[in-house]
Amino acid sequence: MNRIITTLLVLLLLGLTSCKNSNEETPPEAFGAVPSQEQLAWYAMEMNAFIHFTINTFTDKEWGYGDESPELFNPTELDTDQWFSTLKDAGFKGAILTAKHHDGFALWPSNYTEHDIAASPYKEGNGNLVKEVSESAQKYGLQFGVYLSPWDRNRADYGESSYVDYYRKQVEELFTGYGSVFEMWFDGANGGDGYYGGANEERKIDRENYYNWPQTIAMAKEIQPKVLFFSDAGPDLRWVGNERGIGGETHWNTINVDTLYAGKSGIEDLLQSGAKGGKSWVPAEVNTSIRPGWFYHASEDSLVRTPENLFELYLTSVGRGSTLLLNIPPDRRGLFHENDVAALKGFRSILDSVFAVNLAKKATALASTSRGKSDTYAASNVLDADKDTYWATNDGVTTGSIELTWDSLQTLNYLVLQEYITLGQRVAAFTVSVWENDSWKPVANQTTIGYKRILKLNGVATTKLKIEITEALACPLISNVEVY
Ligand code: FUL
Repeated sequence: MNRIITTLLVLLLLGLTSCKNSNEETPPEAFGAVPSQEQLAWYAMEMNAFIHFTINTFTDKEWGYGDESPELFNPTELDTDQWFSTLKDAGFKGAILTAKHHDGFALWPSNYTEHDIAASPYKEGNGNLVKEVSESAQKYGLQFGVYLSPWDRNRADYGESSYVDYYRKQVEELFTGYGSVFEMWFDGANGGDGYYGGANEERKIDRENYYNWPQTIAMAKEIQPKVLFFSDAGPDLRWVGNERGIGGETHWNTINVDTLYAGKSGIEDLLQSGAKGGKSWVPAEVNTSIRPGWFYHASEDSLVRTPENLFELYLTSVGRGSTLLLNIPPDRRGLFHENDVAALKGFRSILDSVFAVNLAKKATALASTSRGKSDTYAASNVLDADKDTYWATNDGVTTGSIELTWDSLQTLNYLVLQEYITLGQRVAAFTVSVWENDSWKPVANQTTIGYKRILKLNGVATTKLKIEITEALACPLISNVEVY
């Protein structure tokens, strides 16, 4: 009899232990490619400014030919503090300056060319706009980034290897003289006609090999290891495939770099959506301008995006798990134009009013299933405002739902979802439903979530909202749910 009892006890103990194993209270393992610390910090910036300003501002052009006299560069009321106080008030966290655009004019006194700000009347040749911008950025608490056009229509040796050496020396100047650079932009527009030191001809380069990017990047990372490199295909950030400000509704942060390279045409859709389960983590950045052009043109003063349009832009960029890189081009005075400043102020007010009261805070969250049935991975984690806690399912469980319940009827306009991407991007399909007339009514049927997904709920009134993950590459991890 005793032996039977002992056997039963042993069996019970074994059962309990194996049950504990299958409960999987251990943290989920990373799935596939994961973001770097710098990339994670980049998402949290959400909005950065692009600042296109150079000789083109004074010639009314978008692309300078390269033969422009530096004498033309003469802003009379330039005030980078005006730029940065405007950006700070609007909520921007970083700014990328066109230190040199395709025309080759350098906005800092470069040791390697005469075609620069030192040859201009600005501050009688003693100006340095890169310095002014980096200092104002620091003063207003924004990060500083650099655009240095690889294509240079001024240089006589563009197309030869000596030009690539020159380009690298300029990168080195920018990376050593002006504090830390959070992002560097390598523009994909490359090769074509130009002045080229007086040759006035068409030049084509082998886009894949001419610049030897790996070498330039290695050199730059040696000086500043934390910088993120943007180009059509990364390595750290990729182009979103359009300049209209439209991130992919499906946005995989991952791509297969071997199927992509700078300048390859016909891959815009792939750049926008990324590759499900791709090998490298290279998020898409959404770059667009507040005006039709990248540079300031007085003729576009009436064509500045409205606050409402900027808010839509926020939804199609940040709301699709990307960051917004919004260009605001200073005018000939060297100031952000009044219309642009007003639009940014209006945009900020919309953001502040739309996202003022998070209704999810007064809801309770319940999950269909949670990892190890433990509190560590409970649905309540999505409401705790801590980005490092999340709801998770057991390994191998790739579907599941979270319900938010309120004790009174709520009017819902926006839903914000965030995946815990530190451990990889997982969700491939999900639906959102609201409780109406005693049944679930679907209000959204979507694919990816990623860092952040914002969906319009159009003022639906309900007491319950359900987010159902219907497909994931590994057990889903949801870190945050907000409702407005
Ligand atoms: C493009 C350039 O050709 C435009 O002038 C602008 O700088 C934009 C951001 O990138 O490729």
